[in-house]
Amino acid sequence: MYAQLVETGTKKLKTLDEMGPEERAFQERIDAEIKIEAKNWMPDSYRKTLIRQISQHAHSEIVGMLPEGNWVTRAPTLKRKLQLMAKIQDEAGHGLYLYSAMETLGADRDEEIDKLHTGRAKYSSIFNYPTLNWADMGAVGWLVDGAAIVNQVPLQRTSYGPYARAMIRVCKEESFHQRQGYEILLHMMRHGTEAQQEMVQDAINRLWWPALMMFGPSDEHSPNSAQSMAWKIKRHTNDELRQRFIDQTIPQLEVLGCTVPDPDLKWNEETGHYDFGEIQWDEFNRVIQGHGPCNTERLNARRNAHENGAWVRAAAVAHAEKKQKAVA
Ligand code: BYC
Repeated sequence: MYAQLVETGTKKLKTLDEMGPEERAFQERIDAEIKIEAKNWMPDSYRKTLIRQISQHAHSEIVGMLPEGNWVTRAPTLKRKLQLMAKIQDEAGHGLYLYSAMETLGADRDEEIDKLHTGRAKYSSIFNYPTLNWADMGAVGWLVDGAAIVNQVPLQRTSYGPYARAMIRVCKEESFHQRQGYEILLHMMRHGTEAQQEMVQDAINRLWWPALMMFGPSDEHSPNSAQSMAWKIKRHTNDELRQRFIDQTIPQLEVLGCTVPDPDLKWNEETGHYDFGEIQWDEFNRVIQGHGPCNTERLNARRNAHENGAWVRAAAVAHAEKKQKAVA
């Protein structure tokens, strides 16, 4: 796969012979599966790639709280409300681990958050879609967290130590989120009214394609994959993970008794995978360029939360400084 990406990737990758001594030692360390740690030498472009990916990932976690926050006050029971609040809190925690991992690379948290708030940083396309009914909370947990897990399990073995270690806890928690989402849907399908069952199908219809887009552009249009695979930041290509997600998810869909809005979805005996229809990449590109259904709403909510929380950050800093003085 790596050789194929070197051929199809947009940039030509250096061979070991073309590298200087420091870079060669770095690549050999990666090839030997030894983690890169914060204080080790690393090429500037490796550092930049990681800061880009980890900051985008952190932003996704905290923007990802917003579509769910929409349903806290309208959860159908106290139990569902508590579960949803716990999930949203977990996501805030994931953002914190990831921003901390990013800081070990020398990035400044305030600067990166400012890039998010001024529209200069990306975050996952999926969070620019609305959550219109209660079944969306189930479908987000099942499909969005489900896709996130498929993408993030291999990141537990990513070459940069602090990122890999942060992913271990994130994956455990995402697993719980995926199950609680699926349980919401299963409950609605088995015990709900006809209208509630229709809500489940409607949520799946709206979120299926956006969930597949979470894995990023197809391999031949993914400018970063070849180098990220060579550095073992990414362990699998976007298309490999997308296929893995579909193969895992369709049997679960069948247990629910629902369908996905893809007439071309079909089990392929020869490949041992599901074939699926064409993804609307125009839609994906529009969303990541800031023109999805909820991009403006999400960024406004983030900016307001940041401004309204300024006093909390100031108080926390003042408290930490006071404590430090008392110790000195
Ligand atoms: N949305 O060369 P490519 C979660 C961008 S789950 C927006 O393939 P790369 C959560 C990409 O950044 C979601 N942008 O890039 C779950 C690049 O742009 P730049 C977060 C996307 O980095 C539940 C360009 O397209 N997960 O947080 O090699 C509840 C070309 O793409 C998307 C992660 O972030 C997208 N879907 O591969 C709450 C996982 N896809 O930067 C929260 C870590 C691609 O060159 N990240 N782009 O301008 C990754 O694994 C990789 O960054 C990706 C993309 C597979 C996403």
